[in-house]
Amino acid sequence: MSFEKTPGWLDWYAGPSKPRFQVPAGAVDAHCHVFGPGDQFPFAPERKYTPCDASKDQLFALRDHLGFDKNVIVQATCHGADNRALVDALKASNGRAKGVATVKRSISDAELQELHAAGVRGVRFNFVKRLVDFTPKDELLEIANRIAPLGWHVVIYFEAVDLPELWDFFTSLPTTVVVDHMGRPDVSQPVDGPEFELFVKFMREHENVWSKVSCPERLSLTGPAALDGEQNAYRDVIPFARRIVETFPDRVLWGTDWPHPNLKNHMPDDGLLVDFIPHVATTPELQRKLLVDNPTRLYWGD
Ligand code: 0GY
Repeated sequence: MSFEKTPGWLDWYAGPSKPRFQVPAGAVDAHCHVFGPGDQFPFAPERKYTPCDASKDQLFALRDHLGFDKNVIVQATCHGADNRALVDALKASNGRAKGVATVKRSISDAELQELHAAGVRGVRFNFVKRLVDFTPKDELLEIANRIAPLGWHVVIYFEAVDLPELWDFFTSLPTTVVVDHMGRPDVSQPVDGPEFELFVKFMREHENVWSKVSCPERLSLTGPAALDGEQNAYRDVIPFARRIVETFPDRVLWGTDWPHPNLKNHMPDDGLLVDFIPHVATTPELQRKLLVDNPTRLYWGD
């Protein structure tokens, strides 16, 4: 089956630069996706976008090029709750990839066990309205209670403005909870302003909450190129990510977000994204925790 990409869709960056920052041995890219290929793994009828293909082999080639050892592949909304492309990638990874799936309450225990055997260690609950239709919270809580005994966690994706409304639900989850992209802060606001303070409080008061300090390219207003001669790409995101890494060094993860769904203005060079890391994790110890110790404990701990 061939699919027509969403108009204006930006394909992933071919030929990424070699990062100047060398990631430590055993580093994990803890947030990335596979798309299709659509003729092999059709996109879900309920999807909100149709992406370009981004195969497991292309992902593994990027992993090697950037110097990473492993991946955590997160089910993308364009595949709905059909996890076949994800499972195919996990099985082909020789144990070097774990997964985060999307499941419905109708999933059987045997199907959950199959996902576990393939390397799935979490489910994703998505609250970003442009990406998914609403799922009732009682259904999500039921899923969380079913996956908790497997030792899995819940990944949550939401916009910062929605945190107050979602707070009670998030804090009722019975598992480790991993937040995508720091809860998508508005980085034009102060890093110690009320919006980001609420996110810091969320993590401070709930020790089961982790955060990915990923996606500067999604959050940044200054973008990849320096406007005033300063060298740092995505520099307006640095104070936010750095604050989270330094405050919660044992509960942070980092990922490329390859192949970068739904970017409208530019497609990042993944090598440049890796060079963002030492700006937010500024010592070898913080870098090791962020890239090796934390993801290994969460995903390969068993
Ligand atoms: C991300 C971000 C986005 C998309 C998805 O599953 C997805 O479709 O996660 C987005 O559009 O912000 O983390 O990949």
